[in-house]
Amino acid sequence: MREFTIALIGNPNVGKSAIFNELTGANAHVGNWPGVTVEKKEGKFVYNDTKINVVDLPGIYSLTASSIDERIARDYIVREKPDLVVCIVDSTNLVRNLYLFVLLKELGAKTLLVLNMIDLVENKIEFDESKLSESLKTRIVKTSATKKIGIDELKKAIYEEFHKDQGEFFVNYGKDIESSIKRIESLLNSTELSYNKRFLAIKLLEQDSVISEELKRLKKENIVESALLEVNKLEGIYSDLETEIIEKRYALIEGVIKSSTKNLVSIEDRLT
Ligand code: GDP
Ligand code: K
Repeated sequence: MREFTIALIGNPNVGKSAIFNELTGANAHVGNWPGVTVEKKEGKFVYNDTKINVVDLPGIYSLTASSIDERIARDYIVREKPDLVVCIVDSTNLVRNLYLFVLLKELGAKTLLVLNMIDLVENKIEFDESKLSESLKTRIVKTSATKKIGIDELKKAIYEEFHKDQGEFFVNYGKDIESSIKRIESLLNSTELSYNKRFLAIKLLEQDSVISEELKRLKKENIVESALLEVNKLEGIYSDLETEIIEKRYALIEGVIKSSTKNLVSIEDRLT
């Protein structure tokens, strides 16, 4: 039987456990991630002629070096290279939730976006699914894990997505930051780190300690130093480079949502 592996990821409380259970039934194995006491849950299901292993990643908001959960997720995706990363979002909180999705794309993951809790936005938000899918370069499935809606569609989409190519996705950080990214990327061409080069360059601009350490171990201090010079240069332009990078990601997300969703009720009504 053919075999693929998918990873489930999402912010806390998006319904990831509920989706995991719907996908895998009673087939869960619970252990720990190597070297830490963070729970690792694995399961599987069979679709047509294919066995699909499901790895549950910790519920997280970002992919920084400073959080153990975030590093577990990032390291797993980079080192184990799952065939597909299924990013589950809460449909009532898209802007916040899509931030992690954008980071996964920057990391170079092949993705499937699950709009969960769709029952809560019925008659409230209308999605232009093909536009959303086109802008985010991902297949999209709408689900309600608790109402068991969309689970078969999700299984089918996972199965079909293994064989598809997804287009290039990237956040445009503006002329100055993009020039710095290009320069750092060209230095990284000589390294054998398994990360996506653009992701590494961006993380170096964000002064990610794990990436700097890994480069130093590979005797590539020169790249870390060059990246620091780029940071200094950019900090002459932007008072807060880290915030600038984060805001560019949110600006992209807000633009995508604005052009591919419609609020069917006023904001006041949505909050009640
Ligand atoms: P996790 O933290 O991402 O694993 O989220 P859980 O699976 O524990 O779900 C968090 C809460 O959301 C629970 O109370 C679930 O019952 C609820 N929930 C999960 N999926 C849905 C859904 O599609 N619709 C609604 N209305 N609630 C959901
Ligand atoms: K939970």
